[in-house]
Amino acid sequence: MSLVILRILRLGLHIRPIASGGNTSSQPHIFIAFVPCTSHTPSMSHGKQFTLFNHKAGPNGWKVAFVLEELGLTYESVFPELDMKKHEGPESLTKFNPNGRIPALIDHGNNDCVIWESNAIIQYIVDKYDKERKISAAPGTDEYYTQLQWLYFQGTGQGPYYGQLAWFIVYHPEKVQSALDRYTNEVRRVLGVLEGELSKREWLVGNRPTVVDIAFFPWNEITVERFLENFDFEKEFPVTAKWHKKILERPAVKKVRDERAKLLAQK
Ligand SMILES: N[C@@H](CCC(=O)N[C@@H](CS)C(=O)NCC(=O)O)C(=O)O
Repeated sequence: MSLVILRILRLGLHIRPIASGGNTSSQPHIFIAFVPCTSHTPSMSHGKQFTLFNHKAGPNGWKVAFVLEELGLTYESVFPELDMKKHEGPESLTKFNPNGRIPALIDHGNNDCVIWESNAIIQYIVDKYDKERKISAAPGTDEYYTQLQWLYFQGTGQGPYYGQLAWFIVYHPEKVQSALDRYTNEVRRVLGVLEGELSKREWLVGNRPTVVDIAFFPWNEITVERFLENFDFEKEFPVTAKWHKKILERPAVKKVRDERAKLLAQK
């Protein structure tokens, strides 16, 4: 069994495989994605704690960037080429996420642990690195499960429906009115759920902003700005629009959005 530092040429990253599993060939072999994260052996070339696989325009990677920035954690972003129509990530990405999607995160401060699925990543980051509970609930508390509940809802009840609306507007070869109607109605329904809850409390979990509020932000932003026709956010969902604006004004969120705007302008 050999432990070696591999140069991932395409990404310009140094990744240390956890174990070679007895493979003696000279071919690179990486088992990182399935290895539990236990020890601290930083091995990054860019000198930052994390590598984040992101996409300039898509919403899911940015919520992870917001959370890293909120906690003052250092990260380098990598933007693999994604073919949104084929849903097949490039080899450089599927090595880390078998599902071939962004985001995926490598924690160089924790044995080059790799984690994917945006909300699992967020949960990982705050469980490990938000010890002061700046933007998250403490594991095991009742609030923690409320946090999980909302993160699951965001990942299953907001993201996919908003994503389907985006698909039928941007990528689908034909205009399918029934699909557009269905997903527009779903987006409005989800905004209605948020409106109802935020009418009872200022933030979704506890009495302060948490990763949950941040997790809902990117899809709301993209959808409200681009995909809903004849839509007046403030008028139709006033409480949610106010909450959305408060998230937007957070310094960490602003900083990351500015970086994203610069990247998008480079196209
Ligand atoms: N449930 C996943 C969704 C990830 C996802 O769909 N990411 C998009 C970009 S925002 C992607 O990688 N798309 C590539 C594709 O559809 O092929 C998560 O929350 O991480």
